[in-house]
This record gives sequence, structure tokens and C-alpha cells, in this order.
Amino acid sequence: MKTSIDQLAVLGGAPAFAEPLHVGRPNVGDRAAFAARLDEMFDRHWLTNDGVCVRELESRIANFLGVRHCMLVCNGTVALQVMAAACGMTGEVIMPSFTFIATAHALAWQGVKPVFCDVDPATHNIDPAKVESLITDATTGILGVHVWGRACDVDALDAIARRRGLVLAFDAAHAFACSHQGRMIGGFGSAETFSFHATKFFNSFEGGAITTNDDAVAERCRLMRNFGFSGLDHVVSLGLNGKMSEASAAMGLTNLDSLSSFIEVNARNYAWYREGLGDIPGLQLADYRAGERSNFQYVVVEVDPVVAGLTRDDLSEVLHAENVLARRYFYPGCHCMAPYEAEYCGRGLLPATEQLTKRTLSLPTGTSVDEDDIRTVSALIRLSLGESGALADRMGWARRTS
Ligand code: T4K
Repeated sequence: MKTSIDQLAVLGGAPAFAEPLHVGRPNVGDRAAFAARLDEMFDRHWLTNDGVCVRELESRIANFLGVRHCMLVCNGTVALQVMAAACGMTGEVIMPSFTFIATAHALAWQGVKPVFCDVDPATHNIDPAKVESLITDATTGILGVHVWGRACDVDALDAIARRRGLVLAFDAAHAFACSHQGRMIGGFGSAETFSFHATKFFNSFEGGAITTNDDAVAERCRLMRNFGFSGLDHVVSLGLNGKMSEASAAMGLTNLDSLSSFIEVNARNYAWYREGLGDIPGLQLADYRAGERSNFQYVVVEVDPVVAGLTRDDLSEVLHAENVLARRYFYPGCHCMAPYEAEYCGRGLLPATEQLTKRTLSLPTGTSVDEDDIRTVSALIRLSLGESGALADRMGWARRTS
């Protein structure tokens, strides 16, 4: 590993990694088992539309999460769209801006206006104390996001929703296999959605799920993901094609068999990062709650530029030069992206969100990252922040005073 600032690639040295180290490299279980499932699928001559693999995966996920219903769909975005429609979200829905753009777009695509709420800087999740003042006559719901897999303040949001007669639902795209107060995420609110995209620690290539304990919501979701068909030639509601294919479900079943080993690897990687990054002034590693189940799929650092001496963007530039492709999730926040930015961006409406979007950086983890990689990434971060003054001068970056 490099030991001196002069060897940093950003200053002209060779990159620490010959090949890029990615955030979001897919975890893949037993390939032979997956191939066997595909063979069986071909023998059945059934490739999609509520097939055997989809049903098996739905039932296994519902059991695992302890929920009555799991409806698989083709991705996490469609899961949000179908859930929003099935739960009766119309008019305005209050949600955080500090999330992937899909959360906002899914609502807007349904003709529902996302109303952005600030986050709690400590948890990165929607701040219940800021929700109430955003409620108008047009508000029909609150959509929380369990960012990084850490549960929202479910109880506080539930109390507001009950008091004001609103639907409460959650985007749990990050939170598969995580718990809140000892209960698996998936059964809170009216419904919750998951993403099983390739970049998620549990993937079905593309895929997603809606989970709920509400029989009526489940029934509407099942109809809506299949064009509204309730039988041959009989359409009873508006719908779309949100179905998961058998190949995706076969991948999901295969990866579900390896779920605990994926979580073990993530937890171990997270511990190595904590060891490597634990005590750097101005750098905070987002933690996972003791006593809860976590998937540890995101390793997120928050850079305080005043204390660290470099901004998150400076650090990101160094890491990218070294072939560490850290990601600025979630920059610049949904409220500063089209088509929402004209109403929200730069107006000081979401101060905690705006600060967070400038400070967080997601680091590579998962089964393709090993201990040596993490020690090297940690050493690079240590060196960059330790030599922040010299690095800033050499790069012409502004020294941070505020
Ligand atoms: N709600 C939330 C809170 C979400 O985070 C997401 C998705 C959704 C809803 C919507 O769920 P989906 O409709 O996507 O199921 C990625 C993922 O595409 C997205 O699923 C995820 N959140 C988001 C946080 O991350 P991008 O735009 O960063 O993707 P991309 O193509 O830049 O890839 C990310 C990294 O992964 C790169 O370093 C490359 C690497 N990668 C990617 C793929 C697909 C691989 O190494 N192999 C691969 O096969 O959004």
C-alpha cells in the first residue's frame, strides 16, 4: 500500500487498484443451482406470469419476513408505483428527498406530488417532527424510506398518520433482512416495498417486492401488477405489467439460499472498515443499530469538511483516481433533480438534507471486496485526510474554514 502523499494517483502516481473497485458489485449464489433451476424452467415451458419459481420465492420471502403477503414485481420502482396506487395515494404524499430518485419518480409517475420533507441528520431518515407542517388538504400519505436499511422512526410516523388519517407506507429498498424493534421490516405501515436490483445485496437481476399484512392491499397489488386481470378476459382495475420473470425468481431463490453468507461478508467488511476508519477526525461511519438485524449492505461515511480539511467531493476525487469508485449517494437529493428542482432546490427548505447530500460517500463492499481491499481503501482515506492541507494546496482545492 502507498505510504506517501506523493504516490497518490491524483498527484500523478499509479492507481492503488489496477481494476476498478465498485460499489454495487452483485452477490451471486451457487451458479450450478441457478443453472439447474433454469433447466427445470425450460422443461416446464413456463417463463413468466405467476410461475413456479415466483410462487416459491413469494412464499419463502413472506415466511422469512413474517408477513401475510409478498407480491414479487419486476423492479423496486414498479413496486413503489403499484403500492402507491393500491394504498390509495393520490394528491400529495410526504417523503424524504434524501433517497434514490426512484422513490420520488414512482409517485410522480402515478400523478402524485412528492412533497419533500427534511431528514434527521443523525439517522438520515425522514424527520417526523418536520412532517406535520407539510400536511395540506391534498395530502393522502407519508412514504418513509429506510435509508441504508436503518428503520425510520416508524412509531412517530404511525402516530401522525393515524391522527391525520393518512396512509403510511415505506420504501424498504435497502432494508431486506433488516429488523426494527425485533420485527422484520416488511410488515410496517400499510405496505412496504423492496428492490432486488443487481446492485442490492440480495438480487434477482432486476426485481422487487411489495409486502403487506393487509389482505385488501395485497389483492389490489396482485391485480395491478398483471394489467388488472382477475381471470381470463376479465379486467377489474387499472393495471400495468409489473410481473417478475421466472429467470429472475430462479436467481432470487438461488441467492436466498446464500443470504446469510452475504450478510456475514457484509458485516465482516463493515467491521474492517470500522477498524480502518474508526477514529479519523471529521469522518463518521454510519452505524447499524445494535440488537437489530442488519444487512450491512451500505458502508457510508460522512465527511465534515471543516474538521477533515477536505470535502466529500475532494475525497471522492482522490478515491476515483485510485480506482475506488465510491458513490455520492444521494447527491444532490431528489429535490435538486428534474422535475422537482424548480420548486425546491436552493431555497433552504431542507437544510439537513442539503448538508447530508454534500457529505455522504458510499464505499465498496459485498462479496467481491476483501480484507486487503478494505485496508487499502481505509489507508487511502487516512492518508488523504491526514495530509489534507498539503493535498488541497497541491490540487488547488480551497482550504475549508466553514
Ligand atoms: N428506492 C430506493 C431507496 C433505492 O435505492 C432504489 C434503487 C429504488 C427505490 C428503486 O429500485 P429499482 O427500481 O432500481 O429496483 C443503483 C441501482 O440501479 C438502484 O437499484 C439503487 N436503488 C441505487 C441506489 O443504485 P445507480 O444509478 O447508482 O446504478 P449504476 O448503474 O451506476 O450502478 C451502481 C454501481 O454498481 C456501479 O459502480 C456499477 C456497479 N454494478 C452495477 C450493475 C448493474 C455492477 O458492478 N454490476 C452490475 O450488474 O443506481
